[in-house]
Amino acid sequence: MKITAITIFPEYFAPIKLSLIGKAIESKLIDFKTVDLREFTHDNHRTVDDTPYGGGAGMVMKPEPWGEAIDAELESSEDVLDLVILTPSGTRFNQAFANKLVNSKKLVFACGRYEGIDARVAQHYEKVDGVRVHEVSIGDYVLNGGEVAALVMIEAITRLIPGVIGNPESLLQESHNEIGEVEYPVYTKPSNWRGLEVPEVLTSGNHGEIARWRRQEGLRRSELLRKSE
Ligand code: 6GU
Repeated sequence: MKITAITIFPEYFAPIKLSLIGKAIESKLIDFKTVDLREFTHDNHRTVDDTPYGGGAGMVMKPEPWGEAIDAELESSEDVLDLVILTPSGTRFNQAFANKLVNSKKLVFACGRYEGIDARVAQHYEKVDGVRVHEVSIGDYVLNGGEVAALVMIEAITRLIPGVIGNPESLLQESHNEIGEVEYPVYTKPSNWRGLEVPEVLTSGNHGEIARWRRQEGLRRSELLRKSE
């Protein structure tokens, strides 16, 4: 999978080389790069923003640098491109969406800052062959920019690529899996910690009982979660 993050802060993506994603990049399962949006400006100040038409607070990201940066990604690739435009007003990112995007050959994250990217950028690429546009938010709160949201999405998506995670079974059992249930609580040694005992069933050796208990606890947690939403 090829992944590009277009941003005015490429340094935000430094942590990507850590841990499992870093290993996946080393082993060429993932090809990750950042693109500095300012490389696609043509004035001395390398301007990427301007005041909003219609007035109001804040600045809006100019469409031209985005157009040039995204076109360069299109031209350098024969694959269909999934263009993810990060915005708090986008569709909420979730596990189902991660499961869908893991099938992408090429993902381009457009990390907006300020009050967002000129709306014509999304509008334009909706009409371009070989591009699928997704306007995405990671939750109901406002961040300073799309970079952290892109990191969240990249982690959620790339860990689903076969070979990225050591034990693929852990993908099936974990929270928000296909059946939409949340995981059961987990315990390890010592069996008594600060007066708190591990549930007896887990030390019983009865695998049928253990599986039943875990399903039940998982369901209980999902119900509690739904109630708190
Ligand atoms: Cl994708 N961007 C920004 N700026 N804020 C957000 C977000 C994205 N998702 C949730 N909040």
